[in-house]
Amino acid sequence: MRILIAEDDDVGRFQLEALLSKDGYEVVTAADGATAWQILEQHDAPPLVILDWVMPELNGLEVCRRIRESHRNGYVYVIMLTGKTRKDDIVSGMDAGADDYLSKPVHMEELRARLRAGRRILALEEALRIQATHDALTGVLNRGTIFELLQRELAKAARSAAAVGVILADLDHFKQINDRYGHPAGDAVLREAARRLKASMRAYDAVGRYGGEEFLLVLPGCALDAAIDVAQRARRAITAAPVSTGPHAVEVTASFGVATAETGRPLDLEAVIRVADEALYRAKARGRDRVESAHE
Ligand code: GH3
Ligand code: MG
Ligand code: MG
Ligand code: MG
Repeated sequence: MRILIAEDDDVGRFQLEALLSKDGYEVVTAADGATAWQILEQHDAPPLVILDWVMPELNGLEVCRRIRESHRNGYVYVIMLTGKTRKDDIVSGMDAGADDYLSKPVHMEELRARLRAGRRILALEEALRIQATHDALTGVLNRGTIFELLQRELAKAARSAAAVGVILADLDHFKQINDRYGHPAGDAVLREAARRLKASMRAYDAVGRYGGEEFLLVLPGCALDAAIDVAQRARRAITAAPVSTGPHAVEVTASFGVATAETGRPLDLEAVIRVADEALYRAKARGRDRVESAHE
């Protein structure tokens, strides 16, 4: 686990760094509050922070306030480190958003125990965040989250004149699969289809559950031809082998509609989805297990 130690006292900082590194933490350090804040503003900021109270530039209290005001993803668990032991100091530290505090000199076993408590909170927060953003059955992003992500990517693309590929995938004759093999088998097919879709995409692409047996794929930086390639790859991945649902081996195919938001094409979410949906409709009409795009 990554942890930030912000402490202006060199000896104290080195000691903590050595001990926590030995405990297996991936330690990042800052010798003043401004540097700490710079690190915390970054996308991959550590989720655990030990903040000295009295530091040059920005004090720990101010860094803590900024952490709570910023809206980055994921909770940051803050332990204030302080020589102050007056109750009203502790109250103002907690009011600034600290989760816990530790008095100097640091008692290592106490710090370890407080870090364990912090990690429990972070694990809970992470579990809740995943629950709120992912589809419970298939594990891909849920509808709200994939829409938000698409909205963000479209805004980014509009600023940089880049493209965003959008693919709607719909399993073919899925109702028959439910009817023939039962709903639990249908669920297993959905889970495996989602896994295959995901496996056929790049790491920075995203897939979400759009509806019952429909998935929405978002491909940042993908113009139409590249998006069609991805859809073809996904289509082949779905049909590659029957899905084993215990007693049955179920043949699965899917149809794909591809659209892109790029310069000269519609850039708003509703329009892109509509174009992808129309293409999907054509793929169904033309026999299923195929990819159609906004070309025509
Ligand atoms: P088409 O090829 O035209 O898409 O036919 P289809 O049968 O796939 O389409 P239709 O919309 O008629 O049926 C979709 C089915 O998906 C109906 C619904 O019961 C089933 N379904 C939706 N969500 C779930 C789910 O979470 N689990 C299971 N097992 N089935 C689901
Ligand atoms: Mg200090
Ligand atoms: Mg459907
Ligand atoms: Mg279907």
